[in-house]
Parts: sequence; structure tokens; C-alpha cells
Amino acid sequence: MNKTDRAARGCDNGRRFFLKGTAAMGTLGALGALGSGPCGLLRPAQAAPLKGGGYAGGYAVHRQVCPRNCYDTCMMLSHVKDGRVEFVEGDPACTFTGGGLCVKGNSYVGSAYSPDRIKYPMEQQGRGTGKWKRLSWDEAIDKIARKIIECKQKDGSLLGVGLNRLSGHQGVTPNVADGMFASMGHITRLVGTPCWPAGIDAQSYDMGKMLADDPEDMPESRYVILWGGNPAYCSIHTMKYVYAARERGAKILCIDPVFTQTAAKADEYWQIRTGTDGALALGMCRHILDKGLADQNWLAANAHGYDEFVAYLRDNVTVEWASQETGIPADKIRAVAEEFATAKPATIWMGYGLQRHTNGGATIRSIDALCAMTGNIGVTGGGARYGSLLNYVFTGAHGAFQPPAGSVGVPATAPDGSVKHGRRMLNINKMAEMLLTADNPPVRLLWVTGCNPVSQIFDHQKMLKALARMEMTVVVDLFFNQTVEQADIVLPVTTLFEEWNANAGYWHRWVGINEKAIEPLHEAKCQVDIAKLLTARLNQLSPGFSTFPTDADPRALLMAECGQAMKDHFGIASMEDLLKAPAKARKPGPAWSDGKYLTPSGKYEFKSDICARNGFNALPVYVPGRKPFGPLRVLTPHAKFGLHSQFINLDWMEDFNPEPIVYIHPETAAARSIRDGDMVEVKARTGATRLRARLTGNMPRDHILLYEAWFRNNPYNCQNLVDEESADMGAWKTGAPGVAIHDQFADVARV
Ligand SMILES: Nc1nc2c(c(=O)[nH]1)N[C@H]1C(S)=C(S)[C@@H](COP(=O)(O)OP(=O)(O)OC[C@H]3O[C@@H](n4cnc5c(=O)[nH]c(N)nc54)[C@H](O)[C@@H]3O)O[C@H]1N2
Ligand SMILES: Nc1nc2c(c(=O)[nH]1)N[C@H]1C(S)=C(S)[C@@H](COP(=O)(O)OP(=O)(O)OC[C@H]3O[C@@H](n4cnc5c(=O)[nH]c(N)nc54)[C@H](O)[C@@H]3O)O[C@H]1N2
Ligand SMILES: [Mo]
Repeated sequence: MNKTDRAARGCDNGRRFFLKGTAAMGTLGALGALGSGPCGLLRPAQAAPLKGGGYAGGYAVHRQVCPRNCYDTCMMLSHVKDGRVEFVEGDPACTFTGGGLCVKGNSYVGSAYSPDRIKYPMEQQGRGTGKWKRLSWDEAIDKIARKIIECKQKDGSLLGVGLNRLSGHQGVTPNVADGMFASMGHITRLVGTPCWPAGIDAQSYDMGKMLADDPEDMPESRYVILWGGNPAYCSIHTMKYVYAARERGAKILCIDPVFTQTAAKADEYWQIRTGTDGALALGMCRHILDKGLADQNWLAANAHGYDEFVAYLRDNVTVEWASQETGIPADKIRAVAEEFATAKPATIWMGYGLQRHTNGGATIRSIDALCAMTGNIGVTGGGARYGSLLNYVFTGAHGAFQPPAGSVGVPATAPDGSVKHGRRMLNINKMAEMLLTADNPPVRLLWVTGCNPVSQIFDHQKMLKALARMEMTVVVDLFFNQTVEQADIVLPVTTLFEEWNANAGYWHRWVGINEKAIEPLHEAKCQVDIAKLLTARLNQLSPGFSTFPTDADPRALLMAECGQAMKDHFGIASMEDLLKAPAKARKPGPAWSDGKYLTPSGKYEFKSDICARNGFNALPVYVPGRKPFGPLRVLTPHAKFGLHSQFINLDWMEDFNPEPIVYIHPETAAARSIRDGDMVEVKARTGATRLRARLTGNMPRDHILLYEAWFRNNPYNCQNLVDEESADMGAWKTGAPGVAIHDQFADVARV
């Protein structure tokens, strides 16, 4: 954003804020590149730690928990002086976070005080014009309330009101958006998630639920396969457990089409042909079967349908076939299958990138089967690790956003006794198509909160058309992102320092509270206060319109979220206990160690009738991937210095990551006369995007890679290259199938 833009958006005269002790900035790049903790703390020199906790120099210390969608869900401490957050650090009371934060976490102070924040409610004079007019809160809320009432009058229902939420703001408090609308009646909700749904369904078919072993147990593993994930970027705190396993003798194998930073840390790397991982897992299973290395004791106690799986392997799978499909030499497949089966315990960590394919769910089931037949489920140091819903004892799992009864501000029933949670559900992963075609009534008013669909959801050109169809779009956010550009009204929301929240890991087993450490900056409001304002105005204009409690206190609402299940799970007496320290789930040992699976048979289901009933094969069979429709496969995975569309927009994060880059293999580039540093255009069926080329042998010849991101000074949007094709699984548990993000094809040319 240049200076003039900033003025138009009310962002002028902002104070640029640097972390104190910025000498550390120089080393941050290197720390990030190491991709592992300990990350080093950014402590101002004058803030010497005191023995009893806290720092000299009059800092008030508050507990925070990172609300971003990330494996690591870091527990943090903020240090406040004179009403201003001066610095943050990892909370040493959480063994997982271990006192260290990533570069993004350390940038939170700069983010909260960024001059680019949305400071007050504003209205755009024509979508996409960037001409913003300041409104008072009362004016903005009045316009929105009148539109909601108009929808109800026109349609006789609230289905013309659409709620779009995803994962930009995680934890308990963000559920208030659902509560606010559920208190009015039945609206339209975009449901599902682009993140991990195919794998959730796959693990639910196999074991009844998605539960992962404690990552802090990983040092017990004798063999670790990092499969289709990039934790050196995406879960830096887990990397220390991977390294600990290696120090104790474990071998680390990384399987990814791209030679990532994670691959660079492994003992062995396999550059697999993208989307063929199911064949590799099944080939390994076949070899283990032939060698008599399957764990018969484990199978006798835990397996359902194993004989049918064996018959499938014998009839359909050979190591040579797996080698041909995947590009991995047969002798390597044999060697690693034997090492893995005999290492005991051995574990596989399946990344989310792995299942963003038309056959993604089938792939996860095949890899689960490899873990199961080698007896590596339910044992410490083993585990088919993917993600965990274990900690979702107080929030709706992200992606399964039915507001749980009693969720913040959601009355379980309306005063007349009717349950108000019913609604029209639209697939979030086809949001553009859904908004274009929804009828009777169309979505007239779209409320966007905690997500940036124009950057993060698919088929960019179609998305722009769909949003043009809205009669009013309201975005609740921190920054003027690409979705805000298409909005009519923006409402400024608080950062983590300015609000109450609690959040638990979907990977590790910790929960933490997020204290309000400072008063809201500018005219920002927390989501509870926004809900109260809107409710009050609706009820003034139309008495009894909403049952949301207009006297709700954000802190009290949060504290009330700690029910018996949460108390038992975390071993706490109340939410207030978390003010003393974050808590770790009490559940001992690895997932499924009790041998009681939540499947119909109560066993690990190699053969799942539910899976068959839902339209797939009952067995974990190989399903070939999507057919290529262009010369180069496009990967758009997750960036090191950004989290989706967040952080990269911060002016001083631009030092690390100044502009979008497309990574190309040198031979592929040479064939197109592209040199390192050239500007190029990547063109797909759905659209095109321009950016700078970087040549690297880390890429397969027939792939290009561009990180998903939002740059504030650049129109770059990778969703021009990603269509809305679904992944196979996901609809069962999350309401919509996943997306084939990595089954995309395009070509690239110099411009
Ligand atoms: N091409 C491609 N697309 C992808 C992916 C990919 O790999 N490739 N990954 C997918 C995945 S895994 C995911 S999870 C999604 C993520 O998609 P989103 O959840 O949309 O992503 P974010 O950019 O994290 O968050 C969106 C917005 O939340 C805002 N926000 C932050 N804090 C708050 C708050 O306190 N209140 C409110 N109201 N807003 C806040 C941020 O400013 C940001 O604009 O993207 C998906 N899209
Ligand atoms: N720094 C950072 N951390 C993050 C995030 C972020 O945006 N930035 N996002 C968070 C979120 S919401 C998520 S979902 C996770 C994502 O965490 P990950 O799953 O680790 O990350 P991705 O970048 O989505 O994909 C990881 C890898 O999958 C590979 N891949 C793609 N297709 C295939 C395939 O067919 N086979 C194999 N073997 N590999 C394949 C890609 O090459 C990529 O290296 O990270 C979380 N943490
Ligand atoms: Mo995600």
C-alpha cells in the first residue's frame, strides 16, 4: 500500500513499530531457515527476567494463545508497559511451545500496531475503487441491520443472509459469529474446509475418528516417515521432536514431489510422482505381506477385514507396479518396507498437502493400512499421525462448524423452544459456484469474518463474479485484504491482545487462555461486542428479532465455556485455572492404545462398510489421480513467512518475502527461454497470474510451485490457477468434500 492508498483507507500517520532488540531481526532469517526450535527469544535488554516470573522494568505479563490455523497453536506471553504491548515470547510453561516462537509469532506486536490496520468502520464508494468513507459504528450497524431485516421481509426467511467463516481466527470466541446469526434464525452457511477433510473422513472410516498421537512422544520412534507435509515450514516446533528421534537412532524419510526444507533435514528423500502415494503405500504393504513381516499379534487383537485387504493386495498390487506408478525404484521400496516393518515402533506423519487431491482420502487410507499392518497404531512412538480432534471438547472443530449448544452466545433453543441451528449449507470449497447459483432466495447479504476467501478460495475469476452478485458484503477483519476490496462495509476487529479467547491444539494436546492485555486499538471491537451492537439495533428496529444476549460480557462468556468435559479432559477446575498456566490433556499414551476403535466393528477397519455406503471402496484401494490437462502441474502450498494470507502483508515482513515467486526447474525454464529473475505469466484454464521466476533443481521438471499468499502491493492471486475440483472424501465429517488443490495444470511464459 503506498502512502496515498493508506490515506484513503484511514491508515495515514500510523506509527511503524519494531520489536525491541531488533538486532535479532538479522538472525530471524537464519532461525527460520533452521526450521526448528529453540527459536531464541526476543527480549529487550532492559527486561531482565525476574526469579518469580515477569520482567524487571514494570512489565505486566499476560497469557496469550496464537489464534492462527497452525499445527503448533503456540502458548505465548505478552509484555505490556504503559498500556502498550512491547514484546511477546513463547510461554515456557508449555513444553511443546517450549519458550520459542516462529517469525510470524514474533511479529504479532508489529501486526497489532501496524499502520495498515482497519481502524474504524468504513464504507466503500463502489467495490474495488479503494475509495473508503469513514462511518460511525452506529451508522455501519444500522445499514447492516436494515439489510438483514429487508432480507427477511423480501424472502420470508433469513436464507438470503450468508455467513462465511473459515480459519483466520481460531478458538472459542470466534464461534460468536455463528451464535449471533443462530440467534436470529436459519441463515445460509458456507460449510466444510479446504484444509484437511479428505483425511478426516479417511481416518474416521479406518478408526472411527481422527486422533493423532502426542507429538511430544515422537522421540520414542525408531523410524519416522514425513509424508506429504512440510513441517520445517508449517510446524517448526514439532521438528525438535523429529530431531530428537533421530538423535536416538531413528531414521527419517521424507516423501514429497518437491525437495523441501523438510526433505533437506531428512536422512533419505524420495521424489515421488505427485498423487501416486497410495500406490507406494500399497506396494510396501504387499512386500511386508510377502516377507511375513505383518504384525500378527496386533492384527489378531485389532483388525477387521484384514483378510479381504490381503486378497486385494495379492490380486492387484506388486512392488514393480508401485515402482512404475510412483517413480520410486523397486529395490528402495522393498528396503524401506522391511526397515519400517521391523523398526518398532515406527511412525508416519501424513501432511495435509498429501490429501489435496482427487484421490486424497484413498491415499490416507492406504498409508493408515501400512501403519496398521505393521502394528504401529496404539503404541508409544508409533502412530498414523495426521491431525487430532482430541482437544475439541469446547469448540466446534474447524470445518465442522455447527455451533455446539452452549457455544459462546448461542442459546441452545429460542425462547419459544425451537432449535435455531438449522440452515442452508453451501460447500465452502465451491464458494464461487455456490454464490453464483444459490437461488430462492439468492444470497443477498454476505458476512465474512475470520477468512479471506478472495485470496484463499478457488477459481479467482469466478469468485469475483460471484461476489459482484451480492447486494451487500460486510467484512470483519484486521487488514484491507483482497476480500475487503470487494466489500461494501468493513468493520475493524480486535487482535489477540485486545480480546478474550481460548484455543487448543489440533495437533498437540495443550489448551491455553488468551487474556485481554490492552484496550482495543482505534475503534476496533471484539466479535462479542459487534454481535451485541448488531443485536441491539435489530431488536430496536424489529422487536424480538434476535435472542443473542445484549448484556453479554466477553470474559464471562468465555469462562462459561468450560464444561465438565473440558474440566475432565484438561484436569482443570475452571477456565480461570488457565490464567495460571496452559494445560495439557490428561489422556495418557498414544491414540487407540485401549484398542477400542470408534468404528461399527469396534476394530481397526481395513474394510469399512460406511466407506462403501458413502460411495467409495470398502478397502483402501489405489485410485489413480486426476488426469493432467496442461503441461505443468501447479503446486500452491504454504509459505514459511506467511500463514495463508496473513503476515506477508506486514511492511517489515516484506524484508523476508518482498514479492511472489514461481519456482521452475532449470530445464523447464530453458525450454521456454526463461532465466532466473525474469517476470513470467502462469496461465491456466481458469486464469493467469504474473510474478518473478526463480530456477531451482528442487522442483520436478513438470511442476511449478507458487506459495499461497497475499501481498499488499501486488495483485498476485494463486487462485487464478486453482479450479474448484473436489477431493474424494470429506463430506461425511465436515459437510463438504475437500479440494484437489494440487491437481492443477498450467503453462508458464516470459512476459
Ligand atoms: N491455493 C491454495 N489455496 C489454499 C490452500 C493452499 O494450500 N493452496 N490452503 C487452504 C487451507 S489449508 C486453509 S486452512 C485456508 C485458509 O483460509 P483462511 O482461513 O481464509 O486464511 P487466513 O489467511 O489465515 O485468514 C483469513 C483472514 O482472517 C483475518 N483475521 C485474523 N484475525 C482475525 C480476527 O481476530 N477476527 C477476524 N474477524 N478476522 C481475523 C485475517 O486478517 C485474514 O484476512 O486456505 C486454503 N486455501
Ligand atoms: N508457516 C506456515 N505454517 C502453517 C501454515 C502456513 O500457511 N504457513 N498453514 C497451516 C495450515 S492451515 C495447514 S493446513 C498446515 C499445512 O501443512 P502441510 O501439509 O505440511 O503443508 P502444505 O504446504 O499444505 O503441503 C505440504 C507438502 O505437500 C506436498 N504434496 C503435495 N501433493 C503431494 C503428493 O501428491 N504427494 C506427496 N507426497 N506430497 C505432496 C507439497 O509439495 C508440500 O511440500 O500448516 C499449518 N502451518
Ligand atoms: Mo489448513
